[in-house]
Amino acid sequence: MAGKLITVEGGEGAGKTTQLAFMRDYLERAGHRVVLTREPGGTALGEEIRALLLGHRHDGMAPATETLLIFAARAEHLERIIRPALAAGHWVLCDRFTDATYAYQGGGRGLPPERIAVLENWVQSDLRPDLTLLFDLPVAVGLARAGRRGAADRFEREEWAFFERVRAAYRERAGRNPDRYRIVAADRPVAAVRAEVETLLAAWLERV
Ligand code: T5A
Repeated sequence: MAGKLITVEGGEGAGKTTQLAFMRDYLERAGHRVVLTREPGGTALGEEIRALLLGHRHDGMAPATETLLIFAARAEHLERIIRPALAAGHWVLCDRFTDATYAYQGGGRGLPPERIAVLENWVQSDLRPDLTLLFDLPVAVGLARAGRRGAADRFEREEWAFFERVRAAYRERAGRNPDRYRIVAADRPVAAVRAEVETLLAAWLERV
């Protein structure tokens, strides 16, 4: 039986990584084999591309270059990790996926979504996430959390308006895809967010 692809999205410092660990435990307790992974990255080559994208050696990278690198990492990730895991019946929990490209490169950088869609269709064929949790919170709260964690990466150094556009793009996509998306109010203590995530997962598991 094919597995499921669950993706987790949100702006900087939304708490995705924190909650993904709880989600993995929850799904394993429900009897599923879970593969936890992330984008950009998830493979040896993908992690090298991630370092290029997040580091500061190429600060002026063109939006098209950035997008193509992200999809190069994604192609590798799909080929080596995601598709084999799904084929084996495992559930894949992915920290960011193509919705992040629509939000950051589309909303944030202003790349036309039709161009992203071309790459999405090419690299993924008909593969889309089965469920996407969007951790939504005010930009100020997320950036303050991310800032407490250490030095800013190349994205975290963007101007404020960039992150507002990213948030708006995510919310707009979630509004257009209510079957796939669940929006989680992430501006609350870890335990409250976790409780909501578990409630959402429980309800979703009853349907699949
Ligand atoms: N990117 C990615 C694109 O531009 N396009 C794409 O297609 C893709 C896939 C890297 C960057 O790549 C860009 C977007 C990103 O800028 P990333 O590593 O996922 O992606 O980067 P971040 O989202 O910046 O990762 P963060 O670690 O900042 O955010 P998380 O994972 O959402 O948050 P988390 O759990 O690490 O928490 C951050 C801090 O907040 C605390 C944690 O302890 C931690 O210190 N925290 C909370 N504090 C208070 N209340 C809560 N509820 C908290 N939850 C966590």
